[in-house]
Amino acid sequence: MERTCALIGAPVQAGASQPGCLMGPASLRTAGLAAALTGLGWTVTDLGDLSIGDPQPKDHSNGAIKRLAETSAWIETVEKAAFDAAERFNFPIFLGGDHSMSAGSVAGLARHAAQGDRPLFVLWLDAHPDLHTLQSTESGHLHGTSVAYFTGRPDCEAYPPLAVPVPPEQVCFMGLRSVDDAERRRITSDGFEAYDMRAIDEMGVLTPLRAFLDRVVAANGVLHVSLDVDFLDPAIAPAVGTTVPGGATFREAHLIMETLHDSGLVRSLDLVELNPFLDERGRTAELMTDLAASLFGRHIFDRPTRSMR
Ligand code: Z70
Ligand code: MN
Ligand code: MN
Ligand code: MN
Repeated sequence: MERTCALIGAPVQAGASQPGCLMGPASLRTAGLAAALTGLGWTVTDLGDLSIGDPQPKDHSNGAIKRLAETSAWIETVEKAAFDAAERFNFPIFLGGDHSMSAGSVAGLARHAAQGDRPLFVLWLDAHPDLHTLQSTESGHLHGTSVAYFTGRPDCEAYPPLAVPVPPEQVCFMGLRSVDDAERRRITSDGFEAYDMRAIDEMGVLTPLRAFLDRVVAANGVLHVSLDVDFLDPAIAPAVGTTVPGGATFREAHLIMETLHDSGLVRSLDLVELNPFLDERGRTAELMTDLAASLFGRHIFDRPTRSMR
């Protein structure tokens, strides 16, 4: 099996509550992401950072919305880059940037997977479900709208047209502990698979993760992983604008990545919401890099690995 990986920087911060995510891609590169993956036998191509022009401001009936034109332009740019990277490489990694970036990465990857007649599944590792529409967001921070967009919910029409929506049944949330009312209603009514931190406390991470992976296998799907820094406990990952106490531990996060590696199902990854301005001596950037390395096969002892499907 060929093992080619692309790094694609998306220094977007228009969707976040405070500036700093702009520096995310640079911080992940500084932490040695490319070298870590090269050391695991992957051929890594760094495609550099994407950019947008200077979009004309866009109005919206929801006056709370902040920086719609820029976020829309980023979604469109990242969508195209994701489709192209999935054509050319076995495994694209998207370096955020705030989580609005993933509206574009997932949309582009879903379009690519559909071309090969494979359904795209998404594992959303986050304290938040990011399920607001452009109508329901009260904060107006558009990083809270990515999942609503790529699942094709109404009230996201001000964003670029969506080619291939990901059905909610193909999305699994893990790590939830900050969910707004409109989001909670959608999770229960629309068929998302969702595990909050209480579920992880009760079951651990492996039981829910394996249940989801079994569904991906049964559907002959391919899997995208979207890792928001705030999935992790703030004590180990302080570099994020929206810290929420009670997140995943160091070992829970690595065990998820190790298990995902062994599944052979993952074809793409977002590393998002890293705000290096809030980091402590690079520790969050290093942790995100180490988690990516676990997903790419870093391990102590060999274990039976399922082949890439
Ligand atoms: C909240 C809002 C959010 C990420 C914070 C938080 C959204 N639901 N998303 N961090 N990635 O503002 O809509
Ligand atoms: Mn998020
Ligand atoms: Mn979050
Ligand atoms: Mn916010």
